[in-house]
Amino acid sequence: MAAQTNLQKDILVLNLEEQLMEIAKEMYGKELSALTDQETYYAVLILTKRLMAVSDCNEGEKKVYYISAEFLIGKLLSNNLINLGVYDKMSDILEKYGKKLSVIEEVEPEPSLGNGGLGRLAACFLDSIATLGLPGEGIGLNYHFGLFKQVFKDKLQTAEKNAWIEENSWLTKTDITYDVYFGKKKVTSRLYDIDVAGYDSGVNKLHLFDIESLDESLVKEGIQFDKEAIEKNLTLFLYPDDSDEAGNLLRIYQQYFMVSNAAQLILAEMKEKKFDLRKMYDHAVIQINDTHPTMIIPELIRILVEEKAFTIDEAIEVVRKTCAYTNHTILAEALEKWPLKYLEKVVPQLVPYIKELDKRVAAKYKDERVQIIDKDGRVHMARIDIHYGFSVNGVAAIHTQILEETELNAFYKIYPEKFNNKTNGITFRRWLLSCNRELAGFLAETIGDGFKKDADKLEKLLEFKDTPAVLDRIAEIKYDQKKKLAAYVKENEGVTLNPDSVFDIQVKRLHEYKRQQMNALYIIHKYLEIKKGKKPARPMTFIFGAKAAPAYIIAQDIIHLILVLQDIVNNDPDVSPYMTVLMVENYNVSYAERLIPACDISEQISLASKEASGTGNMKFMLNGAVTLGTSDGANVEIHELVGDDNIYIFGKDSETVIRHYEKADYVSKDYYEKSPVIKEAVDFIVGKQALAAGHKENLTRLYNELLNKDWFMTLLDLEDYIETKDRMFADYEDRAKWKKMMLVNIAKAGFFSSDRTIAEYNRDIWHLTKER
Ligand code: NBX
Repeated sequence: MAAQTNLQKDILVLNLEEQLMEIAKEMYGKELSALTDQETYYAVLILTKRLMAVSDCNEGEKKVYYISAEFLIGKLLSNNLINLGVYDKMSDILEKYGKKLSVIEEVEPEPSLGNGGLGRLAACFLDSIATLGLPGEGIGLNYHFGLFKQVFKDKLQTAEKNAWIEENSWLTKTDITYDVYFGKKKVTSRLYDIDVAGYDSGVNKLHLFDIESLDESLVKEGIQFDKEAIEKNLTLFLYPDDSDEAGNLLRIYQQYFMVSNAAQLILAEMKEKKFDLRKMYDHAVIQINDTHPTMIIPELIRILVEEKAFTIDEAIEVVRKTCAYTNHTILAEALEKWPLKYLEKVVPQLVPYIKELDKRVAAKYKDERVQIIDKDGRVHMARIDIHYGFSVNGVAAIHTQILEETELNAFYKIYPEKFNNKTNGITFRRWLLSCNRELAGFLAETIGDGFKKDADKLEKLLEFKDTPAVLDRIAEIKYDQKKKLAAYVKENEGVTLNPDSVFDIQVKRLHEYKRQQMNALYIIHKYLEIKKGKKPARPMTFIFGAKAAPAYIIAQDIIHLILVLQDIVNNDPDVSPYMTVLMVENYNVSYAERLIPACDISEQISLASKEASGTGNMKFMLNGAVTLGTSDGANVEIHELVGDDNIYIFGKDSETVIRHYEKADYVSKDYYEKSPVIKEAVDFIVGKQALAAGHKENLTRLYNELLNKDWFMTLLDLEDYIETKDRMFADYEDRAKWKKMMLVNIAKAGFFSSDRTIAEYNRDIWHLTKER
C-alpha cells in the first residue's frame, strides 16, 4: 500500500507541468500563462494539495495527539513545496509561463490561528513530527477570523477581523461531524483538515474543528460581536476579549468544544483500529499544550465511566497514563483558574468529575497550593494536569528549573518523576530554508546540505570562522536582506530605512515583562544624546513589531509611546540622519520571515525569570543576528553554546529578580531618583515634545506606571542595558569581529532545531515508533 501511494506521488511530480496546465484549464478555462497571480496561486494550491493527498501518511501503533488552542501555521505554500521537494521545480515551471513563485506566494492570506510563541511552537512541532516520520496529529479550532488584524490609527492600535478563509484554501472539509453538549444544549461540529507535509518524509494532519451553525455576519465594528449566541459565534475569533464574564464564558465554551471533539475523534480511532480501550495509553498519547485543553482529562474520564463501563478508578488510571502537560509560563496571572460557577454554567456534566478529582487530591494532600478547587471556588487547570497526567515539562532549562524549585515546587516534591525539560526549537525549513533562501543556499555550498535534515551539521561552519571569503559572503547576504526589507518597508509603511545602518529588532507579543518599554527608553536616551551633539559612529535603525491584547491597557500605551517616538525621531532633521524608529503594522509570521533575515541585533530583553523560553531568539541567531539579552529562557542556553564572546548578556539574574519579588523590595522610584540618565529618559514621556505628538492620557498613565509600580522592573536593568547596547553598537564597527560572531551564532543554532526537541519528546514522553 505504502509503495503504491509513493509511486502515485512520484508520477504526479513527473507530470507537474501538465497537471498545472490541466488545472488552469479546468478552473479558469485559460492557459497557464494567461492566469492572474491570484488564479495561479489557487492552481498551484490545488496541485500541492493533490500531491499531499497521494503522499504516504506517517503511521504506527501509537500516535501523539497534540491538542492546542493555537496553531500559528503562517502561509503554507512555500513551505509545503519545500517539504515535498518540488519548490525549485515549481518555480521553474512558473517561470516558463512568465510567473515568479515569490510573487505568487504573496497572494496567500495568512491564517492567524495563534497569539505568539505558544501557537508558533505548535506549528513548528507539527512540521518536525511529520519530518521525523512519527505518527501524530494536531487538534485545534478553525477560527474564521483568527487573531485580530492590527491597524494603527492616530498612533493607537485598533483591531480588525482577519478573514483568511477563501473558497480555495488549505482546509479540506471532511464528512466527520460530532454532537457536542453544553449541558442539555447541543451543537454540531464539523472537522476540517490541513495536511502537514514532513520534509522529505510522510504527511500528517492538523485537525481543526468548526461549528456548522456559525454566523459570520454577527461581526459588526472591528472585532465586536454578540457574545451570547454560542452556536453562532463559537469559532469566530481566537480568544476574544476575556476582560468580562461573557468573554470568559466564551473561552470556556471554545475549550470544551475543542476537547469534546478531540475525545470523540480519539475514541473513534481507537474503535476503528480495534484497540483495547483499557490500554489506550499504548496507542495514544495526548500532549496538552498549556492549560487550554485541560478539560480533555475530566471529559475522557466522564466518557469512559458513562459510556464505556469503566469504574472511576479505572478511568482515572487510563487517562493519567495517556495525558502529558506542557507549561509555557510562570506568570501567575496567565495560569488559568476558572470559577466553578462558570464551569457549572457551560459544562455542568463535567463538574461532578472535577469535584471528584478535587476530592481525591484533598484527601491525600493538605497543602493549599496543590488543591484543584481553591477556597474561592476557582478551578486551577494546571493542577488538574499535574495530578492527573504522567508528564509535566517546561520549555527551557532555566524555566523548568524555576518550575521545580519555585513556582511548582509543592508539586515537584510530590511527583519529582513527572517533571522534565524540553527546550523549545524551531523548524529550519521555515526559518532558514524558506525565509532566507540566499543564506541556506550559501551554507549548502559551503558545508554541504546535510544540515537540512541533521541540524547539528551546521557546526561544520566553524571550520570557516577565519576564512574571509565565507565571512564576507555571510555579511553580504545580510546586507542584501536589509536592502530587501527596506524596499518592502518603504512600500508598505512609507518609512525609509538605511541598509547601511545597524538594524536592531524587537518583535514579539507586547507585554510589560518583555520590556519593549525599556527599548523605548534607550531610544529616548539616544535621541537626547544626539540632540546634545553626541553623534553615533553609524546610523541606527530600531524596529518593533507587536500586537497587544485589546484589553491590556498599559501594553496599548507602550505601542502609543513607540509610535510617538517614531514620529518625533523620524521627523527631526537633527536626528533622523542618525537614527530611525519603525513599528511595523500587523506583525505576523509573514512579517517575521522578512524581518529576521535582515536583523543585526536581536533584542531578547525580558525580565529574568519571566520569559519561559522564547523562540524568536533562536530564529534570529540562525539567521546571523547577535543577541542582546538577559539571562532568561533559552537565552541562557544560547549563551552557553556560543560563549561569552558571541552574545551580549546584561541585567540582573533570575535569582536576584525572584528575591526582589519575595521581599517586595523593588522600588522603581529609587532608580529614577538615583540616575540622571534614567530620570531624563522617563521624564521625556510626559515632556512637551511627547505630549505634542501623542495623547496625554496614554503617556501619563505609562509614566505613572513606570514610576510608581513598574512590576516588571524596567528601571532595574536600564543602565546596564544602555551600557551593553552602546558597547554592541561600538563593536559593530569592528567588522571582522562582528562577522565572526555572526558565523558562530549560525553554526551553533543546530541545537535549536525543533527536530531535536521532538526527538526528545518522543524519547522521554511519547515513545512512538515509526512504521515506514
Ligand atoms: O510560549 C510562550 C512563552 O511566553 C515563550 O517564552 C515560549 O517560548 C513560548 C513557547 O513555549 N507563551 C505564549 O505564547 N503564550 C500565549 O500566547 C498565551 C496565549 C493565551 C493565553 C495564555 C498565553 N491564555
